[in-house]
Amino acid sequence: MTMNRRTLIRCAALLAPATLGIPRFAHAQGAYRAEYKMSTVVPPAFAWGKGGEIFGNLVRERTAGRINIKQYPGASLVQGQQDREFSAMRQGIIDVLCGAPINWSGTVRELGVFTLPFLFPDHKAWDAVTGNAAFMDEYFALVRKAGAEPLAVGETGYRQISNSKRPIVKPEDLKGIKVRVVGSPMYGDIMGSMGANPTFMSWADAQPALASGAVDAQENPLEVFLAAKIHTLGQKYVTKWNYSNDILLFAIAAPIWQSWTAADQKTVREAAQDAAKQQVALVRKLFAEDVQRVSALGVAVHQPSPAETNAWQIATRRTYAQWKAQIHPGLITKAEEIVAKSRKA
Ligand code: X2X
Repeated sequence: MTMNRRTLIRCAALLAPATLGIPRFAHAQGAYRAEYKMSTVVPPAFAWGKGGEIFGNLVRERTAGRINIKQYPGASLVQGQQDREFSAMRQGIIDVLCGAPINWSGTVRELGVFTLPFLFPDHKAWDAVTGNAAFMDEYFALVRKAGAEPLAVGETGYRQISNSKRPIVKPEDLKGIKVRVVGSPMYGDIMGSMGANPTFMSWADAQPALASGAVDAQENPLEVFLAAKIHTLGQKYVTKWNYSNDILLFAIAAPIWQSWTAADQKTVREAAQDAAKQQVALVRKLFAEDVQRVSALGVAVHQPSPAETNAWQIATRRTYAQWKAQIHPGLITKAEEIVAKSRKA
């Protein structure tokens, strides 16, 4: 009797190991782990972190808990050092990436093709490139070569500059401004070429540095400005110059990807695509209302005229050319062609 019951329990465990929370058994392609670690720089209160949360939830639901992706915001798996995310993924510390290649430029520079200044004049141009299958196949091949399986791309959001000193309308206005930039040397060069003093800093360090006045300025999508309440850190002036809009890459460390069955791989890929779609919709909604919301906080928002945007573009032209050459000239030329076509369409 007792034996029978025990056997029964064992059978039940075999049939539904994940849902019962009982140690899993080896699947065809290897054992599944109890948890897969996903790094995001910001938490779900931000559209970016929300994208990660949606992805994790969809995967959990659609695999009946077999694949449990746990989100670690604040890049906490790498002690807040977001520029270490990609190498930590390669070392097996991070299993799932939901991040901006901006942060990985020290490890995989070639993934930074979307970050060049003023490459995408508007969302239509951004959509044309990220929706171009041939282009994305080539980009995804770079991700694969770097050690991760790419699943989908969301949108980090157009990055806008804010500062505590004065309205920034033309390149000269940046002279002498101490600006915090992410750990991408290209952003340092962009700021430096306009006479600003760039300082590289993690997101965790940026907020205290703004609060203490160690730096005068920062650049981030306005949804980040709003969610992090950057206006409370003395940032009184914003220029919505739309200078750089990175993707948000959803990807899985290659050894983890290979440990899943083909059916689960398909489910996870579709979940990432659905999450990315929702994340982009959220970023766009927030983008559409950000000027009004930031202005309502008493922050002066400047929206450049086409002539002013042109002046920014001229000021960053040399940096653009230098970094195009270093990142991936072939692929960036293709992006430029797709953008040019989207202008005429
Ligand atoms: O650190 C930043 O500025 C952030 C949150 O935008 C990135 O991770 C690139």
